[in-house]
Amino acid sequence: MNTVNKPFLAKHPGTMKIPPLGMNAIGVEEDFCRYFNHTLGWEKASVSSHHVYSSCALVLRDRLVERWRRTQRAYDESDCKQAYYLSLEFLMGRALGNALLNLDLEGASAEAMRNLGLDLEEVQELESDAGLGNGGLGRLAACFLDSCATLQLPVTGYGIRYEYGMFRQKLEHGRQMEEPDHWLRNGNPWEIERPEFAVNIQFGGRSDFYTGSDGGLHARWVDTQDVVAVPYDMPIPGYRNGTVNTLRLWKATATEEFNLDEFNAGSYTEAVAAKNAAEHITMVLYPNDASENGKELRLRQQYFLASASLQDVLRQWVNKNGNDFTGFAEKNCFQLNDTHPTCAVPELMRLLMDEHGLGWDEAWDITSNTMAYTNHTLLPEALERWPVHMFGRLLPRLLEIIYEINARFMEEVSSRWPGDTERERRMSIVEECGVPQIRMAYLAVVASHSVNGVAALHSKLLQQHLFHDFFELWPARFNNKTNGVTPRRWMASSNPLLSALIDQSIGDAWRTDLSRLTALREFADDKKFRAEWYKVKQANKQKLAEMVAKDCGVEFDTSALFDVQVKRIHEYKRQLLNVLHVIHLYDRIKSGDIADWTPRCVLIGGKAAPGYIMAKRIIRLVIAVADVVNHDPATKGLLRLAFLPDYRVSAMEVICPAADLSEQISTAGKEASGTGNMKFMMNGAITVGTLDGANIEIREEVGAESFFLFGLTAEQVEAAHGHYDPAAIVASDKELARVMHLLESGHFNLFEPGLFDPVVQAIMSPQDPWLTAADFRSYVLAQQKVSAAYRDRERWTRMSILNTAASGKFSSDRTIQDYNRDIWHLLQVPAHVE
Ligand code: B1N
Repeated sequence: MNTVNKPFLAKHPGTMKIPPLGMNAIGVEEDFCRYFNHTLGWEKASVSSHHVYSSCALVLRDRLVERWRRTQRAYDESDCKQAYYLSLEFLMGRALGNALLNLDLEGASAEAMRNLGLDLEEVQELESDAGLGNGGLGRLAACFLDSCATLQLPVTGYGIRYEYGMFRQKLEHGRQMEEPDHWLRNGNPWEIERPEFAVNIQFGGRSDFYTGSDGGLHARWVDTQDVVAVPYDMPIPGYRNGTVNTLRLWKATATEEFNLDEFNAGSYTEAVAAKNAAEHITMVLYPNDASENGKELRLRQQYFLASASLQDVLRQWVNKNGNDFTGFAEKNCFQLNDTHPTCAVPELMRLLMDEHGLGWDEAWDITSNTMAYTNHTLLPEALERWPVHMFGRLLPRLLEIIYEINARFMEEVSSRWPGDTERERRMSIVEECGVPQIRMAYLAVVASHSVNGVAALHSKLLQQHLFHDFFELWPARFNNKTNGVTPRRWMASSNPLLSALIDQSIGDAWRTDLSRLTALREFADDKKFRAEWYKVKQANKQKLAEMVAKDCGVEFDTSALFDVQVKRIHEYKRQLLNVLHVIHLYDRIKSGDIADWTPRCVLIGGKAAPGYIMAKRIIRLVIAVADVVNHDPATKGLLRLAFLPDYRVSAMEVICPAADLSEQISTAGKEASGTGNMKFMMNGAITVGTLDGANIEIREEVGAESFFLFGLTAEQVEAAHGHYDPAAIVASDKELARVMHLLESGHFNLFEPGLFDPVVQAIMSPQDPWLTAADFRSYVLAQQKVSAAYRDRERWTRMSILNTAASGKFSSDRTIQDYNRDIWHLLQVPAHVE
């Protein structure tokens, strides 16, 4: 990479005084016109709406870049400790609205657009979501970056720049169809390519051992097939504080001097075509939420991210400190977002030993003092295991290092529990029975100084079950960090009406200190305030009703209770239980049992993993039941059901301000935390939920009177194992029996006999792990309480206000402060003001 010549730099140093860009309507309008007329939309015949959006985005990006440079310089000069959030997923959603809010440019930009005959809200709708994640885990990473920037903590996100993000969900004849999400089609105005920081990533080959000049035995990884990782930076603005942090996303490209036998290419043209093979690594996001598929390409993605990010951090260290790594662990911390980036453990060992000449003990000290691991699920199908033979073929040097880590770890186990070979077998990083596999979660626990779950119950269950042996060995290593979400996106930006009302009553400090919302409590008893609160909710419901009409063709009446469940479709989340309840309500209507009826509009949305047949069947069922219910004249004004296609971040921004009732109904012990539950609570929805994940803490905060609890506890779920008899439950519950009969009789699938037999079988199986039938009665009773409460508008509105008032704990600012206090120990570094 050539650098710019010295005379130029002398005249234009990076620190030169550049007049700051205008932060008013005139400045925005001028810059917009320049981008539109000179850079993007200058050819009248081909001008398109994305030129309008891109021009607007570039205006904002310029203003972010000013602050970005100052922030990075402040970090550099203070020589502060930094943390790196390693994640295969960052579910960022749209960036424009967020930049407008955080730069405080909403008013000025709206005015500028108006002057140009444009509507800022319409311009924002032109942006496609950055869907580089599946669900909660990826969105959590995005909320964390927002909070780190707002708290002025030096934290960098490292991820993959997938060419194709989360698939777009289309419905055809009631079935989910996947369409590729080519989100970069029209370019991405937010990213800046940094080819000067590209790094080489090795695959395959073998280890070569040699005697170094020091006389010691060293290893090097040779005969490899290499790809290049090129970083693309996205700005992460803090809330009105001048800080802009970095999300660095890696794209795979072919090495420039690709040789002819690379990827078995035999000739020049095939060698050029082999470029493709390299670029496959970052082509597509794996669309599985909380389940693993064990594909080799996925392991390639994981190593690619880990190696590129570590090399990037080490390069910066060596630039500053040379090859002296004393003090590295005091200045750097890596947070592993689940086991997906856990290749970082053996890779950091390899880089320190093979590339920088450190000994094992020194390298291990650094690795174990810098790595911290967050677990996000207890579901066995999501626990990553890589077959040793695959791992060894792709990453032979890393496999050797993992074996050495394990050998030393096994010694520690046997000295703590001499002769307990059963425990050694249980705790080994390498699972030996059957096809030998690497247990990535154990590798992460062994190599980290901190291991956390994402809600109190989840962290407790980790210690009691999955990691029990490890907890006995190293109790101090384990801790809890209850998840949170950013109130900037999930209240201030998506719910401007509610935000304005809250500002009027308690001031605006809640945006960066959500605990201030407790001051709303006293307003819950103020009748006039309640009327205004209700009015805001109704306006938000109107917007959602318009979206439902457009996307589902179903009319939602805003006077009805809006009952919402949006999340990935998974059996443990029990969308099925929700549908059974809707069928039960329909059955009541048909039987004339409608005294004191509370009209309900039920909305369900979410994507199924493309290979998850049962999840797809559940979507089919929702749509089939909706068809029958919505077309039956008897349900008019009483009940509606809609399935919202293509649920994504930008859809949630319309949904969560409008929900009355938040469905959080997973089988207890299965949902690690949930984060949708928090977004709904902040926006004044009331939860109907089980004692699972963060629901427990939500109920603790708001009080049992303002939460609709039902269902078995995690302990009872555990105890039901082997003693579960759904047939007896159905036989003893007339209403459930009628629901099951409607399902079995083909009432919802007249033209496709047998369509829902697998669903019925799943519910009726004594092996049903999700205990749907067990919780039906208790769920129906809770829903009856919901209906009665909603009929009393004053009471409901009071509960709604109390939910928002009690939601302070669930700000991701609080979560990040907890991570920082207990794990990262970073100092706040304000951006330079020039
Ligand atoms: O992580 C969220 C939690 O709030 C949810 O309860 C939890 O289900 C979710 C493999 C996952 N756990 N595991 C995943 C995602 C992708 C993948 O390939 C597993 N997602 C969660 C945030 O803590």
